[in-house]
Amino acid sequence: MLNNAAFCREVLVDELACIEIHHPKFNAQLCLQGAQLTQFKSLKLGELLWLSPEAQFKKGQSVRGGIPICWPWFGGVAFNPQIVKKHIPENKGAHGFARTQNWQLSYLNESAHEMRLGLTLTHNKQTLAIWPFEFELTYHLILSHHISIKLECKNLSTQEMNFSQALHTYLPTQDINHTIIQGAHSSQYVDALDGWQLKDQNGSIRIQEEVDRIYLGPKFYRVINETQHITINSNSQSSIVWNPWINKSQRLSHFPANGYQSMLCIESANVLDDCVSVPAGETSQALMLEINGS
Ligand code: TA6
Repeated sequence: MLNNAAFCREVLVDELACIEIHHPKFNAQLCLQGAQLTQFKSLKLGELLWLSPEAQFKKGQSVRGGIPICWPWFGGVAFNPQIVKKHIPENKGAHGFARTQNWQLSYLNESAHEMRLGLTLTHNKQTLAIWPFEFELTYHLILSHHISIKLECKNLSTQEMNFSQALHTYLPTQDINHTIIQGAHSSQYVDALDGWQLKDQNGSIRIQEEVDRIYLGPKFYRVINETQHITINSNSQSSIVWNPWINKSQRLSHFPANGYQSMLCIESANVLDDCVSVPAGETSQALMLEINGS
């Protein structure tokens, strides 16, 4: 029973069933398709997620913004290690099928302090036609002033499974030209826009052109702009920093031409050498993410 300080309701946003949550500490919207947290506004910290003003809520299409779950592959199929891509048809699009599948709500527990939600996605005829593994994905969210997430996969198959994954988090910023991203100094990254070359990061990351980089190793990111600090803390050993800038913004679906000025993505991931291997019958180490602010 929800206390009168908070309430949840299931709403239809265009074609998609969503859960709308109003809590003393935050307001949020989560789409059952893709288990996608599309909106989150902390009463203490402000908006912690960016949702495209042109976002569409259509069946079978990922919503542009919030936290899409990229699974069982991140990026284009060809980008992935052989052990991952050998089971995926080459003609499949980027970022896997989890973000367009209908997930099941398994629990929703509310307290004055927080809201805890659990969602699951299990293999089905559609997924087995794309990827020949039986699985149960479980997604746990703890929402309060901030966002805590855990994604884990149980391998229900009789063979080892290998996948890549990312929590493709879209973050708001007041002005990308006055945004600094701390946390990657002296680490290395693979530049997806320059022949996948390995490069060194010196100092903070500033976005002054299209950026699509896979940073290697654990990171604690702090995104600083004139009105807000947002922190991204994860146990992942790889992460992607992306901003489409001017030209790609014109090509992206459901993305306004000037959208690049007010968003960036920092994606907690397990990709490249950090992709995940799960023996038959076992459960993966959870991918954890905390989005906070100050
Ligand atoms: O994570 C960065 C990226 O791979 C970019 O290259 C861009 O394609 C972005 O994801 C969005 O992909 P989507 O399929 O959601 O349009």
